[in-house]
Amino acid sequence: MDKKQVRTDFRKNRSSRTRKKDWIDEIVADDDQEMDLDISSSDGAVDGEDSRDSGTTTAFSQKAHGTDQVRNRGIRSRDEASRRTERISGKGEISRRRTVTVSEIIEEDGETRVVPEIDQACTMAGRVLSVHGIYAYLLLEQGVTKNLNKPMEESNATFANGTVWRCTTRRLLWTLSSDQRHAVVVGDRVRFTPMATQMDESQEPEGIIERVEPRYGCLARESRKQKHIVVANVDQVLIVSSAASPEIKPELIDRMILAAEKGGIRPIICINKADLVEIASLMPLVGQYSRMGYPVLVVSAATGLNIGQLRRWMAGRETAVVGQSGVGKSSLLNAMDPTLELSVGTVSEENEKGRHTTTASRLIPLSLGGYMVDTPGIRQFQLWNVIPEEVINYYRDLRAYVNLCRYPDCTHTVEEGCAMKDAVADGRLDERRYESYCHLREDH
Ligand SMILES: Nc1nc2c(ncn2[C@@H]2O[C@H](COP(=O)(O)OP(=O)(O)OP(=O)(O)O)[C@@H](O)[C@H]2O)c(=O)[nH]1
Ligand SMILES: [Mg+2]
Ligand SMILES: [Zn+2]
Repeated sequence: MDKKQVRTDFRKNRSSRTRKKDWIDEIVADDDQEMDLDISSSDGAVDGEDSRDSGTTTAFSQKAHGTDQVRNRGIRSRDEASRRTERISGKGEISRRRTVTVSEIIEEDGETRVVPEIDQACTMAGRVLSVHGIYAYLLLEQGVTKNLNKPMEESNATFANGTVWRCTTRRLLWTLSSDQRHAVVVGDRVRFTPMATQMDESQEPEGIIERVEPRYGCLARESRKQKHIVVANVDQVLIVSSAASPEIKPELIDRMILAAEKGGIRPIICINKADLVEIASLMPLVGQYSRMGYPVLVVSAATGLNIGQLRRWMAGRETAVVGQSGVGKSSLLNAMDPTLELSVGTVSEENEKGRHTTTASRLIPLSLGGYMVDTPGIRQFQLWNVIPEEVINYYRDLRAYVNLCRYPDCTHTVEEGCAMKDAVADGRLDERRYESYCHLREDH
């Protein structure tokens, strides 16, 4: 494989403490990354104060197998560390840059990401189920199946026996990540090093994530001015809304369609709680989305209406389930697979808002093959990295009028004589969709 080197900004340390011992461990731990560290200052640039991965002996550099090697490793490593310290010292100035040997520099969702090279033999492949603080919980990738043809019992058994690993993340990955909050996200495929020792048999086995594989199918949004990847590596997004309680918000559906398509994911529209209304009243909206070619399903978790169909659409695929709080995302997952027993909350009677019962995204292997990701309800879905000019591309019905418009730079919002506006005025285009476009263009 072609080895590339990349200079990367060393993220400012998260602590002012200097701990010489841990700093050596840090280098040792990162040894196999072939890093070139400029660490002439001991101000903490490579301070091991990082509970994410410091101070724990791992099987990381255990090239040959055998516990002795692991036990002796500390001594060998420290020798190596002092040798390395000599080699890399002596710039006299604080430098926060280092060189990392990488196997890939990838373009992901409009951003460049560095995927470090790691030793495949010493690591295992995992899939991130959930992330809580510094920990990512993952399943061995081999331990899961998405094979539709397997009998249900067999897939179930695979899941039931799948051990969940609790992993921290190699500090290097936080350094390389464009968004420090999300070096690892739900749905990520990772390679991790299992820990050499386990303190307590009853605890989950532990490891350290060394590399996040290139992501496809990312659903991202903006949260506190930062990119928040809700989930990675899914095929489809089930955009759930409810016919009533809370009432349906088509503009939120439009927004989520945009986010899904921008992330390369197929949107599916699902209207739940059909038991609360006359189904005929939903048909205009259903018709509108189906005419644009989106799969639409009216369901009820309460009565089981169309749950079988939904299950078929989910089987063998990887689906993120998104929507406002209280629309019944977790209820739908439970209806599809009653063994899940996900918590379900009530919806407030005064303001029809859900109670944010699901608080963190969770990847759930399904007994029918595939995965579902239950996500927490969102109040607003702020789009990430969308420029006004591209919004129209995600409005399938409206964009047909772009070429008919006489103005090459038309925004199709205020221009007199705009072909799109004319089409809305004489009823060829739907007014609600057009207004939704204007809103999203202004405020995304
Ligand atoms: N009538 C009716 N109520 C439903 C249906 N599906 C869910 N509910 C109710 O809606 C409420 C919210 O359901 P949840 O499944 O917790 O909703 P959620 O989308 O997961 O909400 P968050 O986890 O807060 O994002 C619960 O009281 C459910 O019983 C349905 O099809 N019909
Ligand atoms: Mg929920
Ligand atoms: Zn126009």
